[in-house]
Amino acid sequence: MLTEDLSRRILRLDGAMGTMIQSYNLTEEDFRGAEFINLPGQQKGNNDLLVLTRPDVIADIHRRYLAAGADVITANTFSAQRISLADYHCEHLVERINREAVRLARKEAESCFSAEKPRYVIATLGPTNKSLSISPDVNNPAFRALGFDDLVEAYAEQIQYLLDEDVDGLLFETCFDTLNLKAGLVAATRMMRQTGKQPALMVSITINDKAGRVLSGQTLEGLLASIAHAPITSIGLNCSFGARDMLPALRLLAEKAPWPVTAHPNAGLPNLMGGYDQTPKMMVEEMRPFVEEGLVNMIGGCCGTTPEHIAALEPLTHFPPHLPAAKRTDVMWLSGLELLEVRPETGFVNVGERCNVAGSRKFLRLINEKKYDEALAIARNQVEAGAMVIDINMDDGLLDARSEMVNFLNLIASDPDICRVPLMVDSSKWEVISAGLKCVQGKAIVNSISLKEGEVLFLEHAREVKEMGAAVVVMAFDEKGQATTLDRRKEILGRAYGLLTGVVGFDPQDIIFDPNVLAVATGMPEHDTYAFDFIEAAGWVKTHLPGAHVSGGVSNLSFSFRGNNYLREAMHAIFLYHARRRGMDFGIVNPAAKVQYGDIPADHLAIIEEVMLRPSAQASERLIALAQQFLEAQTEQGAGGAAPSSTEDRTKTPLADRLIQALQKGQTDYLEEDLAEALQSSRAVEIIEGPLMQGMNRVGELFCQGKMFLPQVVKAARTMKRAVSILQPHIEAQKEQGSAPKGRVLLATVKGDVHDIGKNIVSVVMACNGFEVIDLGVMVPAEEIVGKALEMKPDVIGLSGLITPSLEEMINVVRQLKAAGVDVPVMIGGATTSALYTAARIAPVYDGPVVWVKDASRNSLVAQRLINPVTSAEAYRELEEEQQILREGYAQQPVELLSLDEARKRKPRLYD
Ligand code: THG
Repeated sequence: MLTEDLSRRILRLDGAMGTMIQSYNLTEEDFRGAEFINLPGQQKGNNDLLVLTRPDVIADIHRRYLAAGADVITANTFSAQRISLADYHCEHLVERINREAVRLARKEAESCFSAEKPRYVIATLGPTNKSLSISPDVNNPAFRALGFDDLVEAYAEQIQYLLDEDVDGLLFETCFDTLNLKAGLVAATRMMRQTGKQPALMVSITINDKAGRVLSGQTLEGLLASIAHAPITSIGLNCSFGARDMLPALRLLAEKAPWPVTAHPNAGLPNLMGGYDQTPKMMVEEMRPFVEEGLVNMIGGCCGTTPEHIAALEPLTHFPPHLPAAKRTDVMWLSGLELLEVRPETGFVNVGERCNVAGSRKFLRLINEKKYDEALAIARNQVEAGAMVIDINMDDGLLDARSEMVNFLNLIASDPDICRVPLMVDSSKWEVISAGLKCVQGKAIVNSISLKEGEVLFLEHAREVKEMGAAVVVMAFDEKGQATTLDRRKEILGRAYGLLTGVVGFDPQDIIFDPNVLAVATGMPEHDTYAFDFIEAAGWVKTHLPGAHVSGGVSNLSFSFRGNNYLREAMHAIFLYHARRRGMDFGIVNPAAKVQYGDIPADHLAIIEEVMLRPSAQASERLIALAQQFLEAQTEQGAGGAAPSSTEDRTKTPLADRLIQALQKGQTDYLEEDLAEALQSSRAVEIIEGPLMQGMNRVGELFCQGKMFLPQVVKAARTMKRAVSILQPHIEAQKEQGSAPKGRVLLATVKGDVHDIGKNIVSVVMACNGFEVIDLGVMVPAEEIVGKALEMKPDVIGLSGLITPSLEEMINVVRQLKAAGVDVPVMIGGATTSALYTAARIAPVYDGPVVWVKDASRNSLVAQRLINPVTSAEAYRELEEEQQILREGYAQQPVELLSLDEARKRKPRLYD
């Protein structure tokens, strides 16, 4: 019903739950009720628990949204899976909370249900507080706080109860990490299959940066590719920066996504106090283009919206609903962070072959020696050389292929220059592929499956590929072995196509057939026709198996000419030229190969082309003779004639610029070299405070302008850390000559908040600047911060928080610090914090200075000024003066009128 209604008219979803709950000013006792008096920790903020302890409040909120005209209301289940509930020691309540949340909403919905105005109950499923794609540990980019299977299990448990209570829809909301979303979709699809229930499967994305990417770095189009396989009912946007900023992304969804589109923005941007100021009228005006342009099928509200906002949306529902784009059947979607759309006219997709332990001695050595940075450089170089996809293969008898695959894919996920492109997960062991797919947020390609072990296993693997939303390479193998003739290739690939499209329901565009590129001119007469047969098979697939693609491992072709790189490259170029003309549209190749078809001299061309197009024993013999000629010429010339090294070009760039660039791009290749050079003329600390900090500042600026996205910033921070570790010994050595340690800093993300990427960067940057950093981690209770402050006697304390409730918790922390007699400077930072809030709310309850710090690059300078005896008195005075101005402005004017810019106009901030 809901699914049908979405295409008939514009439905109204309800508004915020969280900010509505806040308006009831509930206490810790309210959240606990009588039943949960003994639960450890704080329960205030555990919103989902309220369905058990204050059902009257939740029912009231539903009732008010229904009265405002909402067609769809959302059960209060955003964090009701065991991973998020564990933060509140409530994992045992998953069943009760979910059942009760749906029942509460259903009861209210039913009491005003009518045939003319049906009311639907959907359940919201949040992304959890852990990311599957981003490492929470700066020192270990391959680390993950949570595994894919654990998340699938947690969602499945929640969904089981939601389906049992007959929700009309499952809404994956505030999605910021595509891999988390994929896990949710896997869980939902499985549970729907198991129970036979068909709720609307709804997805709502949160865009986190100006560049229109989700937090985990994917573009919206890249994300669409990652989830296009799932039986989704609607896609949309929520939260973000308010309605106005949503418009470009919404247009993109409406144009590209094959589903109805939903939008439920915040009531504008949060103001400096963490509240939302947009009136219903303002919000309606901002959302009007959504309906005027025919972009949406459902509208509602997120943070800060109220029943009044939802009521005000009514006029917008009279516009015609969005008509979803038809799913194009002639394109293939792949993605890394970005979309790769393969259309018939795209031409050719070159897949980089070099990250293969079986195909590169160097890569094998690097993996064996655990030199992962250098192994990553191989991946990066391929992307820079133009690889549109990269193949990863860890199949070596002496390696634990599965754990190496997982580790390397996780490392790649932390490197935005590499994971920009889609990945090809290459292994002959299914368990390696299966584990690999669970690390990739983009739409990957499985390489490969085949009928080698029979139909049952083939179908099982194909189904798993489909469930995970990947494309697949199918090799021309069956129970009888490898296809080496044209007929056998046709027989096997035709059969596989039938099974995939007919039995599994695979989209033909997601199938890539590999008719086996085998070595020619080996001296064995039966190998003579291998190139020709492959090319013929490529043509046959294109005409007989509609939609499917053709690929092959091109370098296999020339195995008999190992060491003869020019000839090998020439053979590959000629082979590709002809195979592409017949329809081969993928190829696993060395992307750095230099020889081009057009550059091959006519006599060589003739000999090689003969082998490809008119194979015969004589043709192969002539090629072998040509190879012999090359070999002799090579030995005469010796190894000389190396290309001019690129180092020469590099050193033309001034050293400081090179360092700044290295940070900005996150490149560590020349870091040691360049830092060694810098150390000849500067002290280590000067290098950090000079070019390195300049680089970090540049990164900060680019991020603010939407020209860099988060994973790139994190990568830059890691490079900074690396640079510092290289300089560390010199810092130690140079300390004796007068530079005392700058001070000790205690850092913590406050209780109730799990975000620490920003805080980690602060930690790195401050450590780099000679501070001793004690990092207490995330979710740190006030008591622990106080205890550590008394024990460690830091010179300065840094409190971090990203979500609105953290603002209040920070007040609590400084109040407790004061009570314990601590008065060292406190630095405040994180997304929802502001100079105004710090001045108006936090600073007044503390005895020492409390300073808001705009971003991670500034903490060191600010801390230094505040704790250095020479500058501290002046710094305190300036800070006090400035905060006084902010407080007066705040007292005079309503919050919504006082922006930081306005405050700045009165007096420029000293601590920016
Ligand atoms: N089909 C599919 N997948 C594949 C292949 C295929 N994956 C692996 C392989 N074949 C394609 N990849 C390579 C990678 C490297 C080489 C060949 C194929 C290669 N390497 C040099 C050599 O062995 O001489 C390595 C030299 C070095 O050590 O650097 O030729 O067919 N679906």
